[in-house]
Amino acid sequence: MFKKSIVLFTLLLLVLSGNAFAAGQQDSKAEDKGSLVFYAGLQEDHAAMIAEEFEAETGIKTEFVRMSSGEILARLKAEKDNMTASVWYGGPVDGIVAANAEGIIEPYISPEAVNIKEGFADPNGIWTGIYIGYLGFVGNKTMLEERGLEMPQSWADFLKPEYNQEIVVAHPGSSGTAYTMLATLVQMMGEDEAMEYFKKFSPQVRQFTKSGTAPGRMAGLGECTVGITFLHDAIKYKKEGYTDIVISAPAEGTGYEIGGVALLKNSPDQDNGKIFIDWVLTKEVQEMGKTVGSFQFLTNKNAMPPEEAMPIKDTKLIEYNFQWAGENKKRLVQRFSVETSTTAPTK
Ligand code: S7P
Repeated sequence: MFKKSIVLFTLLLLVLSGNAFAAGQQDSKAEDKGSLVFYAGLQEDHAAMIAEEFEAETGIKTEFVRMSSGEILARLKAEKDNMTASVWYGGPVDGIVAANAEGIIEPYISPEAVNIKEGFADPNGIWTGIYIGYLGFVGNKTMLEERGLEMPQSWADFLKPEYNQEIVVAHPGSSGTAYTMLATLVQMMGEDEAMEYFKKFSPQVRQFTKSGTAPGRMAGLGECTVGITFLHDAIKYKKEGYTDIVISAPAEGTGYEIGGVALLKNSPDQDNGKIFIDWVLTKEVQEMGKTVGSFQFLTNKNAMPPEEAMPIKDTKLIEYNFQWAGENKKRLVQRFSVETSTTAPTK
């Protein structure tokens, strides 16, 4: 009897532990959704929110590195044969077009692309637009008043002697924002005339920054009188409490960005990359941007643009050619650096 009980007890233990093992296996299968790394060209807080929400929704372990567009491009070129990131998320699409010329982009047309407004996705799936931002000017009201200066209203204003050493702008070698400025003026004036402009403009500049968001933050902090930036970034900093910020848009017209997302060639986790791209193109995810102060216009047909962007909706825009801008990025940045004798800062 005693022996029989021991046998039965052992059998029971075996069954129970077998069930626990099977359940454990199922659990770990359910949990193992793999991982994803994306390189983010948009603001750090926006990228962090997206990584957290995506991981919570899909169970895919998600990490990101925030860099300026020029840095992302340089890093991808260096990592081309040993990729760590699977997606380029955010930043003007000129950078993605330039990356495609280096063989770094894997074409992908998301099923969600049917909801993207016409003209805001590359027909061959090289990039898909997630937002739109207008380039403009930012200033610090108190500093302008102290110096007896008006807020600049045109590109031409920046060449006036009174703005000498009052201007902060990013360098197009590192910054997607500043490359939008360079490609805008080349498209507006012609290349030679634009380079003449930049030769006169460069000595007026007190500091070339690495990122195009810096001039807005510096104007807010009272560290620069005027600067060039995407207007939605200046609006963000003003809303965050830098109330001395003022903005204006160039009378001659200005360029704009389509911020894009793209899949990277030879990258790991391509299936997760596609799930990520499909997800960030949705109306719901595009609308999440404003919760962290990202006030760009949106590309999804059904998404509501943020209220905060309404004051700049009638900004005079040029017909910016993204394909041309991306294909000529390397050459134009080189020429800009030579003509102005400047280089992109590394910090
Ligand atoms: O996320 C805000 C935003 O303005 O950041 C990007 C901007 O170009 C800053 O990047 P850089 O450091 O490369 O200049 C824009 O894409 C985006 O709208």
